[in-house]
Amino acid sequence: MTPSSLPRLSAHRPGILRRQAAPAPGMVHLGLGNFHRAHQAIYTDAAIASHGGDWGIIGVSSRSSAIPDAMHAQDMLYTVVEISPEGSNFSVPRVHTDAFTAANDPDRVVQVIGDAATRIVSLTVTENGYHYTPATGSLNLQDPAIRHDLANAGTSRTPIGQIVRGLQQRARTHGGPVTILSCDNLADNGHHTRRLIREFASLLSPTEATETLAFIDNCTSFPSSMVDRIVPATTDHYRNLVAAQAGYADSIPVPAEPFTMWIVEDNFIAGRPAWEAGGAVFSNDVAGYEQLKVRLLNGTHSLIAYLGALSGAVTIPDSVAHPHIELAARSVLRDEYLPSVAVPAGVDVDAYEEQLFSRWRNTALGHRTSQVGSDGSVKLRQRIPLPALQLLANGGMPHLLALTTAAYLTCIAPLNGFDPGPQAAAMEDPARALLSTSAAQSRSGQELAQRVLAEHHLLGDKLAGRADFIKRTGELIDTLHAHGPIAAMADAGTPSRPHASSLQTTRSTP
Ligand code: CS2
Repeated sequence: MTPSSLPRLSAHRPGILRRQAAPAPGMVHLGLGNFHRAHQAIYTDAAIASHGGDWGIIGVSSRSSAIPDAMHAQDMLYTVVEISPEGSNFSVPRVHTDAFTAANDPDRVVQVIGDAATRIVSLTVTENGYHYTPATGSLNLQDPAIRHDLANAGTSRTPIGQIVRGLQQRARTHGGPVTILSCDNLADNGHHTRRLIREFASLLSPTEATETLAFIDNCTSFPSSMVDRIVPATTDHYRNLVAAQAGYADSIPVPAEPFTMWIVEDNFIAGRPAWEAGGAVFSNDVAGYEQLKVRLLNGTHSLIAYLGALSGAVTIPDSVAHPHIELAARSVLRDEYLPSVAVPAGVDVDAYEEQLFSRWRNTALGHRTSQVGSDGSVKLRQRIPLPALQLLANGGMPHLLALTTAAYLTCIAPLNGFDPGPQAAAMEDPARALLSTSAAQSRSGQELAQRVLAEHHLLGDKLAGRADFIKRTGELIDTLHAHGPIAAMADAGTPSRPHASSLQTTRSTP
């Protein structure tokens, strides 16, 4: 059966919805991508199914209208396809009450955030969507989109601008409280988002700034949260799978691994859905879980993606099946990321590591190295600097964090005449043009590392001052170009080490 010969997914199709009635809206979500639709939407569906509540979600896509259009054509529904080697499970959450595109309808974003019925505004806009300067954690005031939003009240382009304008509307009209919930892979994401929102508000005219800051301080809350689920991009494979097994056409199914985790700080000024019904954990130690996840999972993921891409691996499972890459991944996780993590009480790191490797080995999922490798210029800043600086300060050299940086640069900004292969070519990155110019001006890895790390501060101000780390990264770029990933892993010390899980590890707080 091909999707085109089948009836379209709709709310009238018997047997697919656990509730017939759609909830009334109570949340606005910015960033209607696959991750939100396989994560928060599923927890919300479970919460409404067990506890009820007007917690429907108005989904806002930033620029593309593909997902909102497809959702409207399918009664706001889509299928989450949970994929494991044992088979696939389908579920159709019924939580979205509307969907639209911010770029086409900027007034409407402000209006829905400002609406009294909205009690939570959540975000999955990626690391890139916060328009901040990683070195300082402050808003990037050179960014044209931020400058535009500060100067134009009615047509905000950035999530931070949209939220502040929506909060101003609330302050001017009904004054009702609202929670802003970041669900992005950023350390301390609640505080980070609050800081950016306050900073934007403080740059408005003096009267507006005073009123808006008072509203933010008295009528909003910003819980931190750690989100985790591997969610690849949708392909025709998944559309065909849904058609063959569920018997309807869904143009926007979301593939996801079975594992899912959400740790949330319970700080919701205007109430919240009973997300614990879907397995969310409310905790006071979100920071510990965030560090654990952003470094051990996301940081190691980056190394697997770049070394895999340079070895010709299309997917993460193909990459991690390579014994040298598995060893390098275990080593960076244990020896270079873990020492900087304040491991939350009750977490068994050995079990966490084994669970990560079994998730990464999920061959059925087809998670591509090019997807994880995309946006490295923003992701790596969250993952590498702090653990690297800590090891350097203790007199060590984080060889594998330098290798992650070197492999990233070899993929995105190869030196003249070097072809890093099709997976590297498929990686998207906002800094690709800048980094390619640096590569074209460099005659060696040493020069490239010096340009991008010391001059352009790719990994922030502090690492820009670490000549030893920059030199090591440069040497590894040269080895990758001259002799390939296996030689570079040997150069970084991986194969001569004992099996990483047998290493004694010191766990300390940062
Ligand atoms: C990945 C994440 O693309 C990436 O950088 O590390 O998207 C990862 O799959 C998720 O954070 C898992 O929760």
